[in-house]
Amino acid sequence: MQPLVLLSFVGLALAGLPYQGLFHGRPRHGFVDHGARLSHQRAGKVVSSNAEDYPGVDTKWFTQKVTHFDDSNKDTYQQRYRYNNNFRKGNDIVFLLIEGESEASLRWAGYPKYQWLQMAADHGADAFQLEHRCFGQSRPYDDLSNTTLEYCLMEEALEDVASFIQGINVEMKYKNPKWVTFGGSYPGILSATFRSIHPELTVGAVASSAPLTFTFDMWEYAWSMEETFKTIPGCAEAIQNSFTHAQQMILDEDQRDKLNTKLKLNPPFTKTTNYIEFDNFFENLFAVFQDVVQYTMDGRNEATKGPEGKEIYSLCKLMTTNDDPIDKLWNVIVWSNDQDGEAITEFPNSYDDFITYLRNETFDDEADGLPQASNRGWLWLQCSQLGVQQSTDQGKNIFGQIIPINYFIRLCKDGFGEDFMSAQNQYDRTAALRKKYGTGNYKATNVVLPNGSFDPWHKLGFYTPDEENGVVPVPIDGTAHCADMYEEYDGEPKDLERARQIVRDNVAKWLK
Ligand SMILES: *[C@@H]1O[C@H](CO)[C@@H](O)[C@H](O)[C@H]1NC(C)=O
Ligand SMILES: *[C@@H]1O[C@H](CO)[C@@H](O)[C@H](O)[C@H]1NC(C)=O
Ligand SMILES: CC(=O)N[C@H]1CO[C@H](CO)[C@@H](O)[C@@H]1O
Repeated sequence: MQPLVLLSFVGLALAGLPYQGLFHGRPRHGFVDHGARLSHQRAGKVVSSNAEDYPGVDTKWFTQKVTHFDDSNKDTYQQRYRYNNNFRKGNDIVFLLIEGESEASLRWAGYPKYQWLQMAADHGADAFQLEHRCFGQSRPYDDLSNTTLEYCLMEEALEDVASFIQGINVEMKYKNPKWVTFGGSYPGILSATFRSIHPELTVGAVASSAPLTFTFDMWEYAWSMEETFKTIPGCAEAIQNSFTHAQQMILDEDQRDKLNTKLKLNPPFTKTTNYIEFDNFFENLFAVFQDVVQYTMDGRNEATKGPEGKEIYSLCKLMTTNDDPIDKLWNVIVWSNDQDGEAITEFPNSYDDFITYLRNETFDDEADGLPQASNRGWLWLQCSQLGVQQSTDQGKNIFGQIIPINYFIRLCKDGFGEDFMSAQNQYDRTAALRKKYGTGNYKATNVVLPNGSFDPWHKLGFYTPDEENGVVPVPIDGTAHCADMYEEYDGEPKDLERARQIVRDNVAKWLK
């Protein structure tokens, strides 16, 4: 493993991405699989990714239309899925884990302690995992060029789920199949939305940490981070002080050198540095803090459990020392990477390198290297439909107004083409998708929607219960992104067990 880690570290530095690799809220290897991997574990138990550890889990391919919306295009592609038959009782109960903006990992199809598989065991279900088109090995076309990206939209992914269920119903000869879908984060949106547009194909859906009321400019994310840091004495003030210092030093040309030295910026800021570089720098710095908050105490690996792991309490300990405000930022950067097992010596700081990386249309193999294609694919989903751009546009806040929505609009233009990605077009496409799926006015039956109060994404969750129709929001106190999906652990936040029980009860109710 060691050489591999080293390689990806070097590659990352060249790519101009921040070391810790949180990209617009998307961690390396995806929202849910992040941290379950060896190279991102500080210590403790590793959830295996070796096929021999998952007997009874088969990887298979499903022939899918490249587009479900244009009959003149007859192209097909092979969509990867996995079938876990370890729990099967032949009772026509079928669970489907919908995957999202990353390669679908074997461990999520096979590790029996993940909640969806525990429930599969309880109910004797056939368990399937479906990879999202345009991620991992599920590739409608050979690359992710601007033209083929138009086939990588959420509407297509949802219809993939529909034809998959229909196809498997025939293949498995189910007589009266009862499908339940599961998904966390962006796939949580898919799981909930699928339930509302294709209620005939499933009996219910679990949608964990789903930002179902997605908006183009998601300043609520930073707002939520601020709320979380304010729960720890002195922490929010310390963060505000350090970020304010960094902004002042950038504006004062004579102080930029000091910042360059302290934060080991590569390339360093000069007197002529362009403003986009400053936004980009702050985006990368902010991402270090995002990464810690988003996954704090979720228990997906030893490092996040605390104490003294990669969680907000340890971060705040570093921020509330008497060190120089900029040194503290560097301490957090070093510590955060260290928790991921990646020593760092400098902070990549080139917007141009970042764009070069994002423009690369080649599919790469996420399992071994950088999730380059997944980052491009996720940015595409954001720019072209979902929005959820994590700006600091809410006005006064502890980070300062460091990342304007314009930064993201520019990024989308630079990544996917100036004309197509006009600001108007970006806003319009998100608005159209919201309208199409009734975002904010979500209607469905039999859906459970857990969200964690520490998870900044919870701000865009859906919280209007509809008892009659079985729409059940489940706020969870003191947990992070998708915490309800992982295995239980000693010392976990107290509210988690209650939340899991609500999920289990609802799933059982649908299957009666
Ligand atoms: C694009 O990505 C592929 C796969 O990672 C890599 O082999 C290739 O060198 C990259 N191209 C450029 C121009 O960086
Ligand atoms: C595709 O994106 C690139 C930027 O990566 C842009 O230069 C080019 O104009 C775009 N092509 C089209 C057809 O939009
Ligand atoms: C917007 C909203 O209602 N969010 C809720 C999500 O859940 C937490 C509890 O975990 C509530 O405090 C929030 O109000």
